[in-house]
Amino acid sequence: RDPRTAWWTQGRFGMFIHWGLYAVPAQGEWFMYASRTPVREYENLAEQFNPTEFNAQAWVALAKEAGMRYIVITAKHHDGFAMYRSKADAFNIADATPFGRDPLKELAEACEEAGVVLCFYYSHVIDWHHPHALHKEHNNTWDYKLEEKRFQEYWEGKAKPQIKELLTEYGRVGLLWFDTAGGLSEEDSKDIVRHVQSLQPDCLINSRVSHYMGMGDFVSKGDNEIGMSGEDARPWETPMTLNQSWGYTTKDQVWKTADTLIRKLVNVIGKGGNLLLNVGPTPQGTIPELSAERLREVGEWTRRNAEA
Ligand code: JFZ
Repeated sequence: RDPRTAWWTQGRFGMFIHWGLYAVPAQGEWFMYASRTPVREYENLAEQFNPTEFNAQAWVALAKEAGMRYIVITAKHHDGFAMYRSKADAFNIADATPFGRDPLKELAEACEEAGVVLCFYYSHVIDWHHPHALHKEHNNTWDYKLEEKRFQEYWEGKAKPQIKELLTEYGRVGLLWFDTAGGLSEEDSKDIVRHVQSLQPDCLINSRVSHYMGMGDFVSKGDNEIGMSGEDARPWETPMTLNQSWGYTTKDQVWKTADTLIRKLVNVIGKGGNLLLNVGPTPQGTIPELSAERLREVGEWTRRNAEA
């Protein structure tokens, strides 16, 4: 087994954070697509995004209290909005909002201090903001025409430069969590893996980087899907929600109980997998209390049962 994955398999439990401009309308991270909101209108949401209650240390402290050893945060989700200061694209939290700060920089510092491994989610194929991003199914067809797409302009002009920024300006990045690769060619899939490895050779890549078989250092199962030990040569994880959504939403209030979460954690870890448990922070920059209290209970259970 690849020694590069040791920290991750031994870490077992991580915090997934879906946080972006979509927190403002508060209907989940697919809001722009579901509502077919035009790019210009969606950009206006940035003026209202001012998460002044964001406190990187508090988030990292909560992760630690829950027993999590790493954090995977959405650096850019499908809406194309970068949650850090990006020179490659001005549609980002530092340049387009009154907030003006770089939360990923602050998280990188807080993680370093606390000994938590910081990792980034990056939507490398779906991007509803960029005119040339092209996915197999889920494109912004209300602003852009499919036949006018020149994918390489997006790939070389935004995706790869932003991945480079993430891997050169935030210290060690434990892993890059790619997603929804539908339509990405085998050549471009290999290109992105080489790109990451040339910048940070030890940075892990998940299997959702490509639909071509066997790519990536570990397997991300389907959402909330629990794998079985030994079914793949590679280590695997279950990405899981606390309610039924990833991004912040006021609509979904179907929450897993702390008791259920503890059983899921034990079940996944017992089968040899990792659990990546999600929170969806608010537009004010806080982790919803219903989420935080569940995570604290999970941590409490683990500590109570650590000495046997
Ligand atoms: C994707 C995203 O579209 C979604 O917004 C979220 O970020 C989630 C973690 O990942 O959605 C998926 C991708 C793959 C599966 C399910 C949802 N799958 O393989 O079951």
